[in-house]
Amino acid sequence: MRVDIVTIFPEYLAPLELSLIGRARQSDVLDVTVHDLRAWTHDAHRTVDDSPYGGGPGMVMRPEPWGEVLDALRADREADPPRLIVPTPAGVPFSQRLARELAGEPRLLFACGRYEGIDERVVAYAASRMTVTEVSLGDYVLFGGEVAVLVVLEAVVRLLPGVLGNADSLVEESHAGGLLEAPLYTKPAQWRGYEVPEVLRSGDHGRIARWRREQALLRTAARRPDLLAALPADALDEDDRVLLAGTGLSPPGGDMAE
Ligand code: JAH
Repeated sequence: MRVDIVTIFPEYLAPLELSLIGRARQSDVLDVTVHDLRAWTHDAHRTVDDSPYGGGPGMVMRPEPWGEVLDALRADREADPPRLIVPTPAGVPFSQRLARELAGEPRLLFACGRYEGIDERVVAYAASRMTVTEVSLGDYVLFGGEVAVLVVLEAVVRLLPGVLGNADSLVEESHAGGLLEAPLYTKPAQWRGYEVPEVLRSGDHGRIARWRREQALLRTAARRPDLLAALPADALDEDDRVLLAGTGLSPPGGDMAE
């Protein structure tokens, strides 16, 4: 996969040298280039922002440097036009499903906004030439899109063939089954007065699987009732429903009686 990232803070992307993403780059699974937006300005001060039309606080990123860099990176095509990803609190929610979709793209281009954001015409122009997806990581505001790009890339790169090595670790743990995962433990069996649950040391794989299922359901009900409510009707069996009925955290709609 080829990835281009445009930012006014290229150093912010330094973590892409590290750990498993750094290794994927060395192994040629991943080709990442970080570009400084200011290289596409022409004034002495290399200005990337201006005041918002209509008034309001802060500054907006000017469209001209963005137009030039998008043209340059689209024209630069050994293969396909890139899919443009723009992190913004106004985007569609990022998810494991979207990560899977992006992992299937040959080429991604990330545009990192700063200040209040990027002039809307940049997205309109880009959308006339490539697929554009504005993505939100959640309902909060960062200083800019750089850290959001790191998050999206972590989620995407670990799905690329040959990156994780261990196919079992690729079970998309906390979101594939639509439930949160059960808690994890390792040695020692006793630590600072806390014990690993007996069932996990029992060697009884049937009991262990049932316990993990219960923990996953209880956690999901307590922390993410939205996930529980979104499960398909056949996702919960009778034991699951009895367990949840005892918590007062039953999913709405599901008739828990009898
Ligand atoms: C902030 C440009 N949902 C996470 C997120 C993503 C991007 C931004 N904020 C939060 C952001 C300022 C300018 C993007």
